[in-house]
Amino acid sequence: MHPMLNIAIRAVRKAGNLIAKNYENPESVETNQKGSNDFVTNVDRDAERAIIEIIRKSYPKHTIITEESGELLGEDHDIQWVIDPLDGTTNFIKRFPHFSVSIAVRIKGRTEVAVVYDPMRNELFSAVRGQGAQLNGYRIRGSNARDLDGAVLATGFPFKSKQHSAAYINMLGKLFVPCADFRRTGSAALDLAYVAAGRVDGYFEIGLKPWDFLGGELIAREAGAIVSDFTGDHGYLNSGNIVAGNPRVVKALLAEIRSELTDALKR
Ligand code: 2AM
Ligand code: CA
Ligand code: CA
Ligand code: CA
Repeated sequence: MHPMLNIAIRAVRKAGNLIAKNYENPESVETNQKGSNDFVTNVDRDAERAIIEIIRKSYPKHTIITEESGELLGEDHDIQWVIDPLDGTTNFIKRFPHFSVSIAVRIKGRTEVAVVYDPMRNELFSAVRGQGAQLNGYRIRGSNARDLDGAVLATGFPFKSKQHSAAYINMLGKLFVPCADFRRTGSAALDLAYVAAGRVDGYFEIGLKPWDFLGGELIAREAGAIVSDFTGDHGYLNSGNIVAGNPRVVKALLAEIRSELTDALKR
């Protein structure tokens, strides 16, 4: 096994177990507000600390980028571990059992190893670049839908960037006509993992951060999906405006929303 995948798996399992234990003991969870509709708990921070400790033990020189601690520059800038210790904090707080731990390892800006772990279902999604995607060790492939007819799309509402609300609702309205249905479950990392597993036919969301999508992105790609911004380009690495699915679904999705894109969403 790829040595970094081994460490990444150890780290997400440690963090996931910690999250699951606290889910059983809600009195041990303390919530703080970071911004409007934006919460963090002691469990996010504890999970993050546990992950950093495991990585540091094996790779003391690597750079680590996390949601709650920001960038911890190591001597080696070329290798970055990009971490979301708890993706779906709002679900965790509400005791809606759907959240994950995400780790992507990037070497010179290219993701080589990715892990997304759902501790409530004990589902471990993983990928090594060029070697396919797996769920609990079994190979997974994305949906082979031919277009949006009968498709189920995952999405996330732009809860923070309210300036995109109108454009987003217009896109939903357009897609609602050909699609069968939508799923909005609150963990971007799992949405991308579910694209990889063919549990949804496609996915789109506005304004993600690198730790939300870098892990799921490689897993989806290695399962045969493509990932792009809302114009079919690579702008999502900066904007976080992301579309994923097999090439036919992404093409049909982009064609459907094209007329609703504002300039800000063309990045
Ligand atoms: P988080 O739980 O790590 O903060 C994209 O939808 C990401 O935004 C999610 O994966 C989740 O990441 C966060 N998110 C989603 N809905 C949210 C909400 N209502 N409030 C705060 N964060 C949310
Ligand atoms: Ca958060
Ligand atoms: Ca997140
Ligand atoms: Ca998080």
